[in-house]
Amino acid sequence: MAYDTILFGMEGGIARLTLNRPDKLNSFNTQMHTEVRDALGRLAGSDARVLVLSGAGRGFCAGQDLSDRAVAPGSAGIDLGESIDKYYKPLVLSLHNLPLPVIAAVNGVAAGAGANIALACDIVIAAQSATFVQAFSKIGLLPDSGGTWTLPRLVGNARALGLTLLGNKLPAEQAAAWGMIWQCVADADLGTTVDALATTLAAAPTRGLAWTKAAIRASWQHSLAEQLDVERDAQRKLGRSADYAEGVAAFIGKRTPRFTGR
Ligand code: T3D
Repeated sequence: MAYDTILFGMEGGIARLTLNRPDKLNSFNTQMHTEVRDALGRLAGSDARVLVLSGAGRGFCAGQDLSDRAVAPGSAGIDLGESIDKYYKPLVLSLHNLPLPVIAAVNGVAAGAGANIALACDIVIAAQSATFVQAFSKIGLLPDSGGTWTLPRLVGNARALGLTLLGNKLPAEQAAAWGMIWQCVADADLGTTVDALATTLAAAPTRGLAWTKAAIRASWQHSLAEQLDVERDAQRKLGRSADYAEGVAAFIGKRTPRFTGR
């Protein structure tokens, strides 16, 4: 599939997906959803060992393209549930479930579903000028794309409620101070910081990282005893991986490991 609304490429184990509708602050229309889904589908069985998600231009993503959502006064409105079932829910679940680390490089404003898609990624790094906006309350909706699930877990109920009920812009620096994102960096440093991190992760033991993210995400639904079983089962599989053998051999040999992601 040729892409018009995203940029996508893979090199050196790093897959890069850039939302590319800058005049609309990279808001999602149906075509962009279709292209993003296609690109994410290409990761399975590829050489990619890390995914970097970013936006073109001055924004990261402004959520749903509202120019597709005009409602005639007095009409029955729009069944937004259909759009969520068809597009936003699968997108968020696929980011959660990808068996490799996903970095959100938040280059500018992340609003509505755009904010929550960023927060669905495993490591979020934002430029200092970026903001996170739970814009839903301004248009009569509730946060979707996992916002009501993710936010209280990241920042606690008080901040989740303040952010979502008010819909104000949260500066990246504050988001980092609250532990909502991993890191806030100077605008000029975003590219190099993300590249360095992506390079590190692309050389890491991918299976171990995949199980780590899956286990941490699953932990919210588990008791301690259940989670200890999750860890045991994953460790059993990882103990048989080539990267574990290599990691131990490198440690004993006092050399740098050469992980292959297998
Ligand atoms: O519908 C479903 O399928 C259900 C799922 C819903 C998920 C959702 O995401 S609902 C929430 C949708 N998003 C929003 O409500 C955010 C709307 N945008 C804004 O609030 C602001 O644009 C921002 C806070 C993101 C940025 O503000 P600012 O002042 O930096 O930029 P701006 O001037 O408002 O926007 C720049 C341009 O982008 C502008 O176009 P123009 O006037 O230059 O031609 C603006 O209309 C356009 N734009 C921004 N966001 C959207 C958009 N166009 C379409 N849809 C957008 N969401």
